[in-house]
Amino acid sequence: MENSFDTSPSLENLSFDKFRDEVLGDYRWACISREASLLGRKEVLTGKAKFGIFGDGKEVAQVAMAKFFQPGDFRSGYYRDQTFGFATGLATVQQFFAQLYAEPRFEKEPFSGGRQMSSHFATRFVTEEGEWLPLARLKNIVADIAPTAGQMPRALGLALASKKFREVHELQDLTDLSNHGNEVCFCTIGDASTSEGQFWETVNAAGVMQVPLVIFVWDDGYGISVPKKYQTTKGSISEVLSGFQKDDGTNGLNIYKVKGWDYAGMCEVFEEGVRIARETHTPTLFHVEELTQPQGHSTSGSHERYKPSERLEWEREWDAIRKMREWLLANMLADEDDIDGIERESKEFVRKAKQDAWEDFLSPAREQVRKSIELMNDAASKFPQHTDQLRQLIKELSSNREPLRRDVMKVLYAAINLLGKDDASHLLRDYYNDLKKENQSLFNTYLYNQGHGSTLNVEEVKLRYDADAPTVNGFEVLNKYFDRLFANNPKVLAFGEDLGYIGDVNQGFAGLQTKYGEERIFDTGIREVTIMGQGIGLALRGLRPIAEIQYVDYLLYGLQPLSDDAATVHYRSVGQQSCPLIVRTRGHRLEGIWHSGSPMGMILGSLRGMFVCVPRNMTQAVGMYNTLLKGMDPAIMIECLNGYRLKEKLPGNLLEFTVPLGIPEIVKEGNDVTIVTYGSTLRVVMEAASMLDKTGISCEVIDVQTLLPFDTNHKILESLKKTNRIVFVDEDVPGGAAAYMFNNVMEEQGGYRWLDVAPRTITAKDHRTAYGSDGDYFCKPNPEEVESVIKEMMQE
Ligand SMILES: Cc1ncc(C[n+]2csc(CCOP(=O)(O)OP(=O)(O)O)c2C)c(N)n1
Ligand SMILES: [Mg+2]
Repeated sequence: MENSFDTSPSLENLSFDKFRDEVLGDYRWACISREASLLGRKEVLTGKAKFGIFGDGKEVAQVAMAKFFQPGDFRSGYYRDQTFGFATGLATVQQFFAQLYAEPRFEKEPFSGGRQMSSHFATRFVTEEGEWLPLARLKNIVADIAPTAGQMPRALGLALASKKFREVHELQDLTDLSNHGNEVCFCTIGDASTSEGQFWETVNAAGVMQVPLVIFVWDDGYGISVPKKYQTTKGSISEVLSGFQKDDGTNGLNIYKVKGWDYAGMCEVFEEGVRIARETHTPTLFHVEELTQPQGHSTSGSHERYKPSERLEWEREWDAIRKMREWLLANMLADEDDIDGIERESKEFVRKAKQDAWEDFLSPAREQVRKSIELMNDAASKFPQHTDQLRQLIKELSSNREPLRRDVMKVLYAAINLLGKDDASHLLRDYYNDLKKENQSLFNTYLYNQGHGSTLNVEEVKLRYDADAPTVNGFEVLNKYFDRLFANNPKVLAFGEDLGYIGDVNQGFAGLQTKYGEERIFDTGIREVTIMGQGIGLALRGLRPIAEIQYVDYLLYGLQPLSDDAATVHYRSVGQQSCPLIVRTRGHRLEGIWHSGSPMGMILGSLRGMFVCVPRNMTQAVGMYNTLLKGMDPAIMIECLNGYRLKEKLPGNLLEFTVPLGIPEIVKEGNDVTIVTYGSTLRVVMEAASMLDKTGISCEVIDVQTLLPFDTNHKILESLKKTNRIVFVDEDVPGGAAAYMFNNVMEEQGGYRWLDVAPRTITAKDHRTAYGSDGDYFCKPNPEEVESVIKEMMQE
């Protein structure tokens, strides 16, 4: 490091000037950021933006933080970090305003393309083609999310990736992704959000695993209106965490307390804490106290309503920018004139950036208005009988001083309706349809990877058996597969409860930890939220984690990071970030409320943005794992809990064959009725089908294989065209996945046109599941029930 106390006078001056410039540069960013917050609030209050949440009061802490953020590092934070964004050069003030206005054009708002609230930043991790950028040489921000503490679980994974890149021998060549694990994950969180379970799970897991996670708690004393005394035991997060403090010879965290208005103090402490985290992978927490919130929580309310006047007075006096100004003067780093100049220039700079963003934001819709009016004027001259009404619409549009795209669409729609199907109005219709397409690409894209990264484009490789293929237990198919997989793909890691040492509760990984090392196949604590977060963070850094939820019922614990984070990251970053996480779990067909395992409706409702695989046996599961590992999308694999001991023939091309997603398989051909099902229920249905065969009723049984995507080529419809009868069977509750399949085939595929009798669903009871085999029979579909429903259909 440069020595700023060099004895040579000229060098001393030089380094002092450099130091002074840097400090004044920081002050400038703080002033710019404050002005952005002040003007941002005004924009909302004057109706130009819907909502605003700003970083005022946290500026000085963040310019200090930004100093130690190096290329390769990651930030996983929340909505208060605009100053950090500006100071690191990862966000411009104009882009900040563009996001405030919900500007949907990516080139103008490169964090979320108008898909997220203000101050939800992101940087690019993957190309449009799904190739990883050299993250080790970039400063990286994971697309922010709004749920409080939602940034924590993934932060753990981002930091864990550094540990893996440092300790896994096979990863040492991946120098584009990591500089031997020297990257730190900076994680920011508000004081009140530390009340969330996500925070505690993350801190504990980081302390156990020793990963370079650096947490900054921005403590402004409030979570919206609720003060700290209702949030945190003893009113101090660092005090309650003191038992986590790392000592000689223990694990744990390094915990520091700093004052959020003390620029010099923060620089010193942050430098030390971040350095230790980087070098030794010791997690670190900075409790940044005495921060303020000059404008209150957000534009939704005013803090005068809940902060006592003494507090408001204190906040004014201890405003960090004010304190930094005093410090600059006291240390003769600048005089009053210098500082006034910086403040003046900052104001002007922000005003211009805001104005430019607003003009930019309006320009496309204005152009659309111009073109629409031109077309409507043209139509008015061609259709004299509609001239008056068209003029009225033109007036409506032209009098709108700040039109949005939707205003244009509404008026065009009205004009088209007015003119009817007359050929002469085709120009208006064409324009309307072009705009509809354009708007769809702005607002309804990137839920899944597109192009090369798309898992849906993975080529099918057919399953092959050797002539002497042995028949083995289902779990052995998986076990042999994972063995080959770990030998061949260094990026794959697997972890979960009981997954490492004993090789998972059903032995899929039995013996593999010894063979491939604890670094790649490992046990975790019982903490589903952060097992998912671990997976998300590792996947975001270019690795291929298989993160296990022991039983699908316990997915509920881990659902939040999947639903809020993994499933939305590609969408909310406008395709800039991909999270190819595989969640492995098992379910269906065990007994009791908590191990009966088919909450499929819950999964389908909450995980749009992930794929949902429901293989009927372990061979199909292997084919799906192969497919997923070739794509860039997150997915969940629900293996059949009662399938691990069933016999299967061992495939000859274990590592190569793929099962394409969204393609059902006809497991049994038949002519009278189509039965659509998946997973363990398939065996129930097959038993019913053979009972029905004996009575002369021929069933076509279809295994959908994946619920998301669902039957992309409408194979089920083809079957229905032949049988004209259909029943959907699963063991979710009524209205769950069976209803989802029903809806897809009837509405999406237009199946209702091919029905001879009413379509049915057979599901578990609208109830909770009994414990014990006897009760199970009365709770879930059984072969006799399937048979009798189908007999009834045949008689209808
Ligand atoms: C899971 C969840 N619950 C509630 C909210 C609504 N909410 C947004 S911010 C906030 C308060 C957060 O306070 P704190 O963590 O101290 O951060 P600050 O805003 O004070 O910086 C709440 C309750 C949310 N976004 N997510
Ligand atoms: Mg707070």
